[in-house]
Amino acid sequence: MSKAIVSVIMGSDSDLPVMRAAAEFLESMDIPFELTIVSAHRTAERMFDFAKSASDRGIKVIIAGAGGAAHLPGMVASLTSLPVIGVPIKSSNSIDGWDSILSILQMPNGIPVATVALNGAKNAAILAARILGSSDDKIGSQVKAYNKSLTDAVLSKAKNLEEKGWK
Ligand code: RP5
Repeated sequence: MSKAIVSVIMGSDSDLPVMRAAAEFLESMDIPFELTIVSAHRTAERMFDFAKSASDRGIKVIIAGAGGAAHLPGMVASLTSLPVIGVPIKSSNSIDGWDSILSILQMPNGIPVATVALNGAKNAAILAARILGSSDDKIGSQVKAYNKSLTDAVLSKAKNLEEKGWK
């Protein structure tokens, strides 16, 4: 198994039903990744060690999902120079999801977190693939092929609808 170049982390195992979409996409692209739990609040020292060592371990992009007072993506971004993609999660302790979105999105100048939609773990993985694909031809070609598959699917549905009619 190749060395992970993407790290998928989440604040709790309760985030996995959302975050598994990132793992599934990365697996479908043959992009080596690791996946684990790192909690900003419950395992602050583990978060520090994780973020400080990620680059030296060969990680190129970090995807971090968290719900409620979602400090994980921002704190990890403050401890590394790697790109961090944040996934706001509507968790059991979220009011309505906006708490997670704003906690991840509203970062101060200098410490960016690329924030995807609420529960948007798949888009986080696609964005990670795009970042990697800008300097890796194989991944870049896979991303292009994936984009083409989306276009082809819509064109096929449009053709089907036009031929069969809306009824
Ligand atoms: C956050 O609190 C986690 O990311 C999760 O979304 C939420 C709830 O965690 P559990 O109480 O289910 O472990 O830190």
